[in-house]
Amino acid sequence: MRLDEQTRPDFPILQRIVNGRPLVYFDSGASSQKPRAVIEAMSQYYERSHANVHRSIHTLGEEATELYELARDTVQRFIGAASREEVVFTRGTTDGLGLIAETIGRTLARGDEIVVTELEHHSNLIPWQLVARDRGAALKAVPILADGTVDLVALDRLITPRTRVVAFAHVSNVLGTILPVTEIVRRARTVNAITVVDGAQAAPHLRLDMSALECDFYVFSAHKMLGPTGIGVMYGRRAVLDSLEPGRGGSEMIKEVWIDHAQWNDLPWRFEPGTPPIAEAVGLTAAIEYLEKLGMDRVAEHEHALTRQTLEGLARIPGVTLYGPPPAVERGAVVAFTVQNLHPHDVAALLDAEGIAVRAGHHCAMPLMRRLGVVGTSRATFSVFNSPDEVSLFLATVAGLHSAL
Ligand code: 7TS
Repeated sequence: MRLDEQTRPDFPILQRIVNGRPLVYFDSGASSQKPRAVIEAMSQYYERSHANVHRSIHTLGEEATELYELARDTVQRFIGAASREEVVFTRGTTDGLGLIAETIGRTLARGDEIVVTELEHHSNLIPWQLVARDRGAALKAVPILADGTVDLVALDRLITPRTRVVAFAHVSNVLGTILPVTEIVRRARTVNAITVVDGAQAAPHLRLDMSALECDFYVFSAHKMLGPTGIGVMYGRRAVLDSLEPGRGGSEMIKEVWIDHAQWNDLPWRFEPGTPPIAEAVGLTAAIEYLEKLGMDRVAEHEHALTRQTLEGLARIPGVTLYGPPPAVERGAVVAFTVQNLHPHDVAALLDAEGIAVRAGHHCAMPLMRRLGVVGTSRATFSVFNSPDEVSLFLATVAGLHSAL
């Protein structure tokens, strides 16, 4: 059975009728829909087990703590981290990247250098801009080549003995490009720079293995991978986390406090101030178990086939321009496109009228839009529940848009 045939009954929202048509949801890159298993795990937690974690010596407090820490073990397994202490829960990708930038930022000095790429989501750019401004560091961006890949020759030139951080996306949320993580990490290592990978678009789509990627930090959000909003993961390599002071303070991140100083808690709690997203951790466990049951290789294969069908179909429609690597190259489940003489927002609105949800705009990647010479694009992104029939309907609708002009 095809993956979508197997999974569709698990997603209650797919019963929705939108503008008189059955919903076609091609916006999982912004936020995916949730299977019943996730929704029920969270409501069951609230109905049976809710209390605060790591502090209450009563049955519910202990149950909630166990469920929260079980989520950490689940994530550790899912991403192939060497130890559970390397898995820190955040509020999402943006929160994780901000936390890393603030924390590393304190160790930077005037003249240090931070290297990002031209295709970054603003969440992996703005925190580094703020740090660079505050610390007198220089911020440099690796250019993107015409085929949507990063210019590794330029990367070699931009990495210098002053480079302290190299921060980049694993998968572009616009181009779908899969960046060569180990290659970039290897180059950053030659100057002992810390590597930070934004995995927001990769975690829902690819099998992850931290021990193979060898980066220092890897961050992602649960809500793009069938899980709830409000929780994300910051993986940090043990040796690096050990060497860093906490970025933010309060609650369970300390062992002992005096008025003028404090002793930090052990990893990973040292980086988790405040009451954490507990129900969301329970939901994330359910989402990961759901994905694991499907098998990430099968998920990647299914989404790759949909992406390829979309790219090949759009390429045949006159007036459509595609962005990113060609269909034969493996890429994320993302297809950005423009239709001649139509604003990307109008394309999205016209598709919405047919019940098809795509995103349009700059996708929080304005420097990349400038590089591509567009104000924005329309963008279809896929998940486990999308079908080849939905893609066919989408292609016919896009073809109709252009011929109607
Ligand atoms: N990094 C990348 C590569 C992303 O795609 C996104 C969200 C983020 C960071 C931020 O994630 P958050 O969970 O903290 O919001 N990207 C998109 C998108 O492409 N459309 O809407 C959100």
